[in-house]
Amino acid sequence: MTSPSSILVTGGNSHTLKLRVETAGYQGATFAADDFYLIVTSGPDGAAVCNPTPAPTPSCFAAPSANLVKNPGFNYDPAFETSMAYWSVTQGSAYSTNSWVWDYAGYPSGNGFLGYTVREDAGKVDSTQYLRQDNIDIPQGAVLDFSVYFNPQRTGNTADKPFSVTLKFDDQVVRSSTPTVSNTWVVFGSTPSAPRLSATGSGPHSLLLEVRTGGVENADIYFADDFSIKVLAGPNGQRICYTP
Ligand SMILES: [Ca+2]
Repeated sequence: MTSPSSILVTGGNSHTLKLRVETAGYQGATFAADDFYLIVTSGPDGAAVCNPTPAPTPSCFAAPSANLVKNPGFNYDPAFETSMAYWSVTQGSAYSTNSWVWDYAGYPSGNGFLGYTVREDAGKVDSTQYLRQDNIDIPQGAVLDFSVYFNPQRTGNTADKPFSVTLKFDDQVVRSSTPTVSNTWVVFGSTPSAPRLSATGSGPHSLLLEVRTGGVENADIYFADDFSIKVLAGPNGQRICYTP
């Protein structure tokens, strides 16, 4: 926000700068303000300033505050006529091609993605399913937080019945784990102790959930729901701008 035109200083050397904000009928945070500046652009009769001060560059990082994942919770999208709008899935042979959005696989209920295996020996083949969203636009250099609600449904990982889950952003691993419990929702994603991942390059970017299973046929393997990518900061921890 900058003043639309220059203001001529009159009436002495001591002045006041005020920001006046009016609001009504709204509960919650109303505005944020920072980095006030006031610069002399010229002297009387347009005389040039001896040592002009350039307008400061914004000290914050312009980024959206919303979740950057589209259709994060697998809701029905009437425009696309599917609950898998913006998502794609590919898989190894043990996974059923009916692995898809089911109305009991969501957190805490409702729609979520279900991966499950086919019957008999075909369902025991060591296989990985890839649940993916492409074309995610993120400002370059953004420091990111990732999460997904994940619910392992099969028995835990063992040497002869492998079970692992990996969340990736582009080609970077956000988190990887081998579930040991089942039928429990966990928030799976960035860990505060690990270095935060950043958006490198101009994008667009991809989010990928990889779930490997082996040895467990004709079984629900996992539920996944409510994916999230949020911008925490700009490069070197620069704070995010609050844009109106
Ligand atoms: Ca959901």
